[in-house]
Amino acid sequence: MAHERSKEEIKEGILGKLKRHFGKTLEEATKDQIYKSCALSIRDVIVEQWTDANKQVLNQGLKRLYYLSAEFLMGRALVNNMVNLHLLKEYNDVLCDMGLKPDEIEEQERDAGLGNGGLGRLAACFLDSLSTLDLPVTGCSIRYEYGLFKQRILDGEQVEVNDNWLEAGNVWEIPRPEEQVEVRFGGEIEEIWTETGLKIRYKNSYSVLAIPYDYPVIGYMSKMPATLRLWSAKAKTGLDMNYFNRGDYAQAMQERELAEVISKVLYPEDNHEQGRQLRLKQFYFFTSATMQHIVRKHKQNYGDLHTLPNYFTVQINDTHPTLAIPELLRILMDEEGMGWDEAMDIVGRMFNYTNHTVLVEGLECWNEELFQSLLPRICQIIQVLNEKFCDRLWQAYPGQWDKIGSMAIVAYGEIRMANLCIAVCGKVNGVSRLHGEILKTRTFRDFYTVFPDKFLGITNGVTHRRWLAKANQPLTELIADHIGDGFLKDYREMDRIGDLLLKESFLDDFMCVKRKNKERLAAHLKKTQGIEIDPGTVFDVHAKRLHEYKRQLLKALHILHLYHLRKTNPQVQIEPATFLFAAKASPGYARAKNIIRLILAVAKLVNNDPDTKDILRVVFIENYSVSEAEVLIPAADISEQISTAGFEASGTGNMKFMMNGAVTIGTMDGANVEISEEVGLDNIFIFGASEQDIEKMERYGTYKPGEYYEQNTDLRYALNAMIDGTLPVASDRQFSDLYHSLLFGDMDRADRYYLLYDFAPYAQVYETMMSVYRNKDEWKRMAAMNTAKSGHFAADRTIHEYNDKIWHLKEM
Ligand code: 26W
Repeated sequence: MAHERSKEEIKEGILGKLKRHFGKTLEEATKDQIYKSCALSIRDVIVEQWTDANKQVLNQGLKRLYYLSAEFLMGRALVNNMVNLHLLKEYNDVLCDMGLKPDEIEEQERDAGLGNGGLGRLAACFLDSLSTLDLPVTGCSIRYEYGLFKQRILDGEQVEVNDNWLEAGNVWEIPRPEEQVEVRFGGEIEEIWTETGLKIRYKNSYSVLAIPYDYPVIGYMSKMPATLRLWSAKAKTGLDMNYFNRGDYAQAMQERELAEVISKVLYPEDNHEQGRQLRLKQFYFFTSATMQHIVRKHKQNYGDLHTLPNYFTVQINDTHPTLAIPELLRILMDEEGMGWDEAMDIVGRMFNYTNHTVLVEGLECWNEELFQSLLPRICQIIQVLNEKFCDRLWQAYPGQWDKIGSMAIVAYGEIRMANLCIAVCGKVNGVSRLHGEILKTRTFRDFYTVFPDKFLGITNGVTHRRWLAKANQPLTELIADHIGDGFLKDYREMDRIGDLLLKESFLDDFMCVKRKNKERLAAHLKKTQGIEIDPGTVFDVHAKRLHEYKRQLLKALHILHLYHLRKTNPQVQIEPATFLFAAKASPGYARAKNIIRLILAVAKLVNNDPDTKDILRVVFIENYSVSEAEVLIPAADISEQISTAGFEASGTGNMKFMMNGAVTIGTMDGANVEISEEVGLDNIFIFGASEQDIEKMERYGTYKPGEYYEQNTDLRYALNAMIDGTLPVASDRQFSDLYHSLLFGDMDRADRYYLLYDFAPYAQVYETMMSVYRNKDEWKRMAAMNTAKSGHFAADRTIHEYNDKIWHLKEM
């Protein structure tokens, strides 16, 4: 819906908020107060619609999606909301008329960094698309007081600083204390048979209050704003006056802290599970609160719980929210008096599960004892689920104990969340075509044999409102000048960009926009990190979480190779390049942190050597986050998507880069496979081992990285440079761990991620790519082709698929 608002109205809106909310005039107000006044004036528009839309959903009896996710990586909201309300230009004009700089106002807002990486950002993109398509959704998660840590680079390494993002208040959220619920932990269970059946009583358990905070999230020209509901933990009793009266203040405070620590901080772990008790508490906390809320709401509106599946469908975003399943069983049986079969019939029709990782480290398992002591009743329910599931498996695999043991929900003292999800959920999906296939043929092969209809792949997508219209306004305007802005609502219209590729003038304008974005990034880096980069060089970007399988290390080795090439042959032609890295490492992942040290050491080496400093520049961008990505991605010429084939479930950065006209150099992994199909093999640079190649080497144990070291002198140089004193670091031993992991390995596994195998093909394809880059006519067509073919990776397409195959929601 368009929001016709005159500039006068907008101005009055802002000034009115300043006056009534802060008691300030424009002249007296701080930038923060001006930001908040803008935000509040925008919020008014959204909230009004939101309230109406939610009433209509109830009146029309529409089904609502509950998207459960431990992470929502929302970033900033202000400008995105202006874009989606079609009010960006008006607000910018008004702010300029008031003598303000719109950028400075935008920068007052703190990123909502409630996520680690791809999984959390996908959840955020989905809310935008669901709302844009007018489908009713509530996203549920935890209101972490501290989001993902802020990263600083100090003395050549990553330093973590906590992200107290709520410090200055949050204007978007609306607390709903009247909808609080209680979540119970610990204690012992007593089963009591009464006239009305079995009653469960708890001894010595304790509970914590869950207070919901709601955020309206509005999509593009939408009638149906989404709700993001974040639960915050609060001690039940406030301060226990008994302790106070006895003068035991410390004890009183301590109990409070213990309850409230649950929603204190987001775990900074990505694709690596550590099985900590507090994490389990967090997951039960928000899933229990959400299920209680759903049941309460349904009873209020419709009374009969048997119709629950007609009004709610629940998507489990990776296994973190799995406990929603046994929790709903518990509520229906223990609190609503249903029998097992009756409850199971309802629950069995409500849940679906998305898997986001094939790494074994990423598949969640909980120690049974820990689980039992923290959630005794949920543990009991899971045991029953397990027994029934094993019976079912026995029919499919009679006598095959090993197989049943590996598929069971509970076995060998562990509770396996993925297996629970597969047992109960209607659909289980992967996040790209390749990943969907890998789930069927490898990760969950035995399950697929028994339940072939459960499994599917739905390729991820990203919202082109944030990643194009918000992040890259010049490109959006250029496209809109030619095909109108209908593509922002209907992604299929992006195909029409294809017709423009025949127009030289369009291609030239396209490259002018790219140049502008490179200049914007250069200015940004100068301001934030004091680093100078040259927009005249090719911008080659590797930006994502730091993980060995994503192979930042391969890129670093390649830069060492280019360095060596130039040092030994000053005549050699190397395209002047700026290599930009951006990545956070989990603080507990020592090797990842060391890879950052290596990148910084390589930067120091090549940026300061007079022989290379004018043609090779290596930059590490601090604190990669949604807001940094919005500046970085539109400036990229080259998108590095070089994970070991078979390891990256999908990738979504790859999609954001192509959408913004960067050309991909990558492996046939995740969604890269589909990107290559969309743009055609002439418009992407693919290299390296395929997933089948890797699978074969894994199966037969034939990979011998040492042989590549022996045979390839370039590779040998790059590897040796890590340990022979070439790098400017205090200790020669600094990188011996990395060196050893590649050549000799941890235990018997050397080079688990096949860097040495893929090194030569990478270097070769990189050279080919640079020769194409030098041909400006060829390159501009290739770059624009990538934007033209990115419609398939719009999150709206993804949501259509989920809705057709899984949710079956009706638009409002
Ligand atoms: C600590 C345990 C843990 C395990 C897995 C934390 C977080 C995860 C996530 C599932 C990791 C993740 O973000 N996966 C990414 O999901 C994206 C969205 O589907 C994909 O595009 C990425 O390929 C995948 O790595």
